[in-house]
Amino acid sequence: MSERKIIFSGIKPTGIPTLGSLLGAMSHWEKLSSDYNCLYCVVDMHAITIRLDPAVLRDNGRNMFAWLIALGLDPEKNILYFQSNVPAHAELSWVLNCYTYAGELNRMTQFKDKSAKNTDNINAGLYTYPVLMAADILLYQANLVPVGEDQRQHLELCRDIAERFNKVYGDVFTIPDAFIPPYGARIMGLQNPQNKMSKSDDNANDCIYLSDSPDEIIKKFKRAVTDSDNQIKMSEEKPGISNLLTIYACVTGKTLAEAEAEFADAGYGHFKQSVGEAVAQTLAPYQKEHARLMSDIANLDAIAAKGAAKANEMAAKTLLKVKELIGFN
Ligand code: ATP
Ligand code: LTN
Repeated sequence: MSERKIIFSGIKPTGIPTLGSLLGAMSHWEKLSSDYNCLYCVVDMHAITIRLDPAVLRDNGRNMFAWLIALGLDPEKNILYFQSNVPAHAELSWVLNCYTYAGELNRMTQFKDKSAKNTDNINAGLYTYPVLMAADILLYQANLVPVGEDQRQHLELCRDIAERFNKVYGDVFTIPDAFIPPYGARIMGLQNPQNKMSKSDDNANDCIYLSDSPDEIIKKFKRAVTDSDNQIKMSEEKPGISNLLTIYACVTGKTLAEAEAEFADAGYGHFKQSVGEAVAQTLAPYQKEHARLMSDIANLDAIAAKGAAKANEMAAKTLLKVKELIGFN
């Protein structure tokens, strides 16, 4: 595990993953895994910034873990694990908290958005969330972090914290780059194309969940909010149609121009039906594999334990170096 560059990314087990997280992030993880040493983490510690019933969190976690494998991440070639199984994340996070300014955290748009939505639970974990995320990445000396557009600001903060720490103590952390795909990095809600599709949102019609049946998927696309000018083209004035074209291009592997050309003379009804069918077709094999994996929980738990052992070993090296440098006895 030495000469190849390192990739790290994480996903929260706050619900069923959406088409947004697939197209913005997870679909790239598998492609990147042949050229890098990769760690993909179910970030259950990040998930508890919202209140979740323990049984639900445990179940979400296993389901999410199974999605990683179902989407093609081979546990023999990638390190797949749960964040809470590697205590070094929490330990480094505390240290990095002391190298992060409140002013920086105050500027984080995800914190502002999430605290505006959950006014009754603006907890300190939500506030320091980006520091734990920085610890996740820096522990493994990751070079590249494949994420959706919404995580760009957190990545920039992570780089700033790492540079600040390195300035004091020498070359401790690798400065990571974000990998954000040219399109698909911000899939919008189907009912609300002004807002990001998000698994923890209440409106199920806004989201395509990876577990949705073909019928549900097609129904949701048929109901997707568009506009009334009957032109299928990318445009800032047409957020609904642009979102559907982007989704279609991502799932078929076509360019946006090819997708536009294909539907140049089509009506909205036919277009929406085609997008729904293309998405349902893309998800079907993953769903089958996910169901197979979920039928053997003991196997999933064993894979997670192996992943955690490898991650613990890697993380311990960075953590020890940090502890020595800052003067812990
Ligand atoms: P939550 O609603 O719980 O905040 P989420 O669905 O926004 O969750 P995650 O599932 O934890 O976010 O995100 C996993 C990865 O998917 C991240 O890299 C994130 O940037 C990306 N992602 C999430 N939603 C979208 C989206 N709508 N479009 C593109 N990428 C996305
Ligand atoms: N903050 C991310 C999830 C996340 C992550 C990470 C992504 C936690 N730690 C480290 C990349 C690298 C989110 O909200 N989707």
